[in-house]
Amino acid sequence: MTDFFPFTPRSFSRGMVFAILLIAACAGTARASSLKASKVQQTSPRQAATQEAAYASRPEAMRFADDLASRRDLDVVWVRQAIGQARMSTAVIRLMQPPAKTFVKNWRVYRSRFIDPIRIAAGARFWQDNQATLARAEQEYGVPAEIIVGIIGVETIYGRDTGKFRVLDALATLAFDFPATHPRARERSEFFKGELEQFLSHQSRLGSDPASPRGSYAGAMGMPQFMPSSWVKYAVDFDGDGRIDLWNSPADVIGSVASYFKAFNWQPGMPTHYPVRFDSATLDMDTLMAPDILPTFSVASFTAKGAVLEGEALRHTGPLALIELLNGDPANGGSPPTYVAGTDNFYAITRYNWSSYYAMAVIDLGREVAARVR
Ligand SMILES: [Ca+2]
Repeated sequence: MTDFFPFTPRSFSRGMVFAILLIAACAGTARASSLKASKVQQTSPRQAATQEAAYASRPEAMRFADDLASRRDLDVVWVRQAIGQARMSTAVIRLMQPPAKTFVKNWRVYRSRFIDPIRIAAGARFWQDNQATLARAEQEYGVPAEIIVGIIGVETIYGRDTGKFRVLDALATLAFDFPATHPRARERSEFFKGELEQFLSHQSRLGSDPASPRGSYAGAMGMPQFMPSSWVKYAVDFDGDGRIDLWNSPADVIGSVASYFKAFNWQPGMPTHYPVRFDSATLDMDTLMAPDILPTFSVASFTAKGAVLEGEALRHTGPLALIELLNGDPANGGSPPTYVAGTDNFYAITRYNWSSYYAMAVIDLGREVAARVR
């Protein structure tokens, strides 16, 4: 649920390109939003704007509340109050802006933000503390510990950084005030209306205060940064205490991440990717890159187009994709791209966050932690 380069819908977490921005933004918004009105001695213009922007005064938001209550058979007063107390967050809007057009992705830089000694050490501790649960998840869902540990590390450093935005504010802001400059603003705002609906329905069923949960600027929650719809569909009670707690129960988190991957077609025992090399003079790059990260080519067709595979890759039975990770602009101090042959399992990781850079960081972090633990 991490968002770095591309904008990722389903499982955002705070991403790293935004890390610095976010630290600044979190500090600002968390402080601003935690101030009780009665404690505010002097109201800054920004706070005043935030207070005025409460969605209770927005007819569109209240119409949405009425529709939602009727569709989901919820108490309309409760839903109106919930959405009515949501506040528009300018920090959320800023963080959701698409990256500048001149921005060239850089895998090496991206990787260095996730594969670092602190995250590896935290991952090794998490693995050791939860060894039996990870083994049980692998047995039950077929998803290896490495991948689960990689995901939770990249998302939140094993729960250290689960986000400081009120989920209610983030979702309402993105539902009703999605930045119009974004190329897919309408589609994205519909997506977040759906997430807001799932979130409120879920909170209502639990009898929980919708203003309490905190998460990423996109409304992703807990150690695995599940969006509300993912929580509803894929989260599981893996410690058997009768409730799902993705903030405090490592077992529920491990089981839920594994359950998510199983639902997205994870295939037990299949590698995520293989090394690939080629002679660019003879490679049919256009054809191989056309499906992007979607595995499409058999080994025979992949190699017939000039991609060279070796060893176990030649015995792979499923489709492959040529994955290209840019390392900046070679004409401007960058390096040539990194290439791998991605399998269906590589693609499955991108269903957690729609980015091949993200998937490769998860895989590499998992490997590094595994090497430390084993
Ligand atoms: Ca539980």
